[in-house]
Amino acid sequence: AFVASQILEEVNRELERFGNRLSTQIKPLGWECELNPPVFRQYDAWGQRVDQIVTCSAWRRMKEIAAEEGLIAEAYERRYSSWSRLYQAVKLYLFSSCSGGFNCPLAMTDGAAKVIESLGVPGSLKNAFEHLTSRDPRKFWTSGQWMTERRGGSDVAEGTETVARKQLDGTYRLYGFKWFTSAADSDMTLTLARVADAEGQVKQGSSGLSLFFLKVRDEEGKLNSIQVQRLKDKLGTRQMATAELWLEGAKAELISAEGRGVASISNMLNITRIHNVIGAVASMRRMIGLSREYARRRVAFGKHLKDHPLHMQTLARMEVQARGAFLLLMEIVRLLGLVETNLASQEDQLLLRLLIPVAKLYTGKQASAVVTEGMESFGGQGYMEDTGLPVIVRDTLVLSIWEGTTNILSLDVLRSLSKSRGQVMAVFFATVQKKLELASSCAELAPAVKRTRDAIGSLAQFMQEADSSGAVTMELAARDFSYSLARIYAGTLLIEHAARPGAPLTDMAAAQRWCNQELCPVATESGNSSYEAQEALTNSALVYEGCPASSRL
Ligand code: UCC
Repeated sequence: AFVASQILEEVNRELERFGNRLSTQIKPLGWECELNPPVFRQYDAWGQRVDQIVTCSAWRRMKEIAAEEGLIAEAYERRYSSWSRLYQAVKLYLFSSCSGGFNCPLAMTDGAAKVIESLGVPGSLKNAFEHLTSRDPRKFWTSGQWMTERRGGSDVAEGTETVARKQLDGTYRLYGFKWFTSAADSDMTLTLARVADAEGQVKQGSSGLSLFFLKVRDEEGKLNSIQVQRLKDKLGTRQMATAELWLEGAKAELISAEGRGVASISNMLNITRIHNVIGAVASMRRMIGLSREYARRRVAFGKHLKDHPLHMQTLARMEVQARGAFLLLMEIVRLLGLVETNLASQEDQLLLRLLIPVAKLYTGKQASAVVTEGMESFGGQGYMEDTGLPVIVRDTLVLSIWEGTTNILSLDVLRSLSKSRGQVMAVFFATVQKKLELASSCAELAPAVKRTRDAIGSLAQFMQEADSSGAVTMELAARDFSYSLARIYAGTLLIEHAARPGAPLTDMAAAQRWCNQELCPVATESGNSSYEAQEALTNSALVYEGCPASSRL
């Protein structure tokens, strides 16, 4: 406890300094990034192909600041042992809304460092690891994550066409087309490809994919046999260059066992998904901060918005959502910190595997709902570009799409169940029961505890029925099931938080309100027979009724 309080003091001081830097220096730079999005320059004045992605000076300054602040380094130096991850996450959470989109390359940089660390930092990647985790702005590298190809962003196993041809020196040359490459100005990347055999044949499917490391440019700054086709014209995250890239023999190093590409890159995905949660919670917090400030200044119908009970009810609902999401984030990074410092039990590891997709899919949706509600709380002004509010909305809407859509992540939740042969659910139940047990002495929280226990009961019953009846199609239940896990777990965390000694009454109100919502939608929908095979047919009939077999959009 002594060490913990010392750490807390030191970290608090550091965060206060960082907070000042954010509001005075970093936030204006973030806005500059928004006003000066990257441009693509394909040819130089003499007609030579240069394929340059020109970023603004503020964007480049963000990269230096990220290094100076150790936004990646902190997690790998581990000077606060298991708490380093949580500390890093808090810094990123504060940075996110001011970062002008630079949180995206940082997510992938963190993911790349994680993959390399998981491989034991092999000699050939030591240099890259040092660059990714450097605090020196002159040394710091960012990484990309080139997964998406033309035939699909979700179905990586079937959609990846890039081929890797082995060279005499043991390196590979990659040939293919990457359709969405975020932060294409990065220094290096991790990417998937199929290794060609001596006859030039490749293996299809997931087991044909391997993971590669490559540097985007050589020492002289020349592209590594890569051509930029164009920059993407996106709804949001316009500060950040997303490109279509042709790999025309890009020199690369195989860094996974052959055929283990997806499993190896999943270390990166799990980190970028956590960053996605950070971004989601930060967006909600930013929008709520703006909405509540506006409510103190704007007068309508004879009084400030803050004095209109209905308006405050809306903002309070947003607040409860953000609080639940924040605790879910903190729980995940706490567990990640334990795993990374070998302090985690097997149960902790299973829980982390389950909670990452659950939190990513749930907070992505929450953030979209909260920020659009927040925009509305400004009335027509919220829709005006020069308020900056539409930027927040646009940049938030991507959170439920990239890094795995809601449905894809719901299927990943099922994957974590089947991979652990159901063990992960035993851990989930035991963990929430234990947390509720500890909180049950607090009388004010009794109704919330009861509702959560009832939900756990319904969830357990649903699982039993799904297992035994055969009538439930788990794929159809996947999304509601994941939502149920998110609501029950976040509710439990809010209860735990409100039960601590000296907790303010508002913490109890937040816990109670969270738990007043439907905590186990999967049980309700199962009761409606929504997951029976017949329902899939009805779904199609509803969607396509009256629609000719092929129609023009
Ligand atoms: O690149 C993108 C944008 C970059 C910008 C990032 C910035 C974020 C910043 C946020 C800041 C605000 S977006 C593209 C991202 N793409 C995806 O997320 C792909 C979505 N698709 C999936 O996740 C699919 O479920 C796949 C690709 C993982 C499915 O692949 P497979 O090969 O069909 O799946 P398998 O066969 O089930 O899994 C292969 C192996 C298995 O291991 P083994 O063989 O040992 O059983 C799985 O257990 O991979 C393992 N595996 C995992 N392990 C699969 N997923 C995971 C996981 N999540 N964790 C651990």
